[in-house]
Amino acid sequence: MRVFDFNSAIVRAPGRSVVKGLRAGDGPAPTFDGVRREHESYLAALRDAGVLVTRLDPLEAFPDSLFVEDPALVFSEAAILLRPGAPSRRDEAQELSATLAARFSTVMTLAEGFADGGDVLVTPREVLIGLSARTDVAGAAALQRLLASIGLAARVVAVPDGTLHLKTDCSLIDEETLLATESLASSGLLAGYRLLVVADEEKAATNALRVNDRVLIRAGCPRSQEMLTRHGVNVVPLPVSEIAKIDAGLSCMSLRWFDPTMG
Ligand code: CIR
Repeated sequence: MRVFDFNSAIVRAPGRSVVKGLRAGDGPAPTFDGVRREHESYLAALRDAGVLVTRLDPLEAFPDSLFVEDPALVFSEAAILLRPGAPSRRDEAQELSATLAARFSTVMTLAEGFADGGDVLVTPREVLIGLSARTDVAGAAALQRLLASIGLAARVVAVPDGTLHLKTDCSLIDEETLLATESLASSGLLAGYRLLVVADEEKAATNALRVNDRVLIRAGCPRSQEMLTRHGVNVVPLPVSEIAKIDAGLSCMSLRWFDPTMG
């Protein structure tokens, strides 16, 4: 089983409050209809890739709660409830607790510090945990211990300044290849991986998502699309211009895992 083979996923529908989602810049807010359309095409892409998707109801009290990847981590053998670094997102983990308990025999909880799932990249050889404005040293260390308890070795790395999450700047493409921004690629932190570096004007394409036989990437990034196609992967471009207004991309809209008990 490869780390990007998934047959199950959880997503959460956006609420109307999504227009108030956190954003670092002062650009325009997204529209609810725009986000809803992008979320629907994302869901359809996961289903097309052969994933059984559970869609949770919107949570109006949490504008960013459609980004389910940040408050939790899931693996075939266990789930981990995290402690998101943004105060407005802190209680999102609790909102996922019953859903995860119904699907995983082991659900662990991060007890100290802060960590967002967007800072966690799983590769076949290790789990990378990025230190960012959302994930601190205590949270990364606590997460490292939880991962060790299920047999996963984790390495803590610094996320480039001004980058929201580790996975804003890199994604797994295949067993040994990462898509990365120039700044992360030149940092040396990803030494040992084959790196596909995105062109500067297409930086937003870096948050891609490998699912089974395909890679979902942001639409409107022809150079990145061509680079990935040349690399030999099936590329599925998806619109994300609305969710990008609240600093989000493709990986953060689902929790994905392989459930070995599914027929
Ligand atoms: C936030 O700032 O938390 C949300 N507006 C966007 C979160 C995106 N999450 C991710 O890339 N993992």
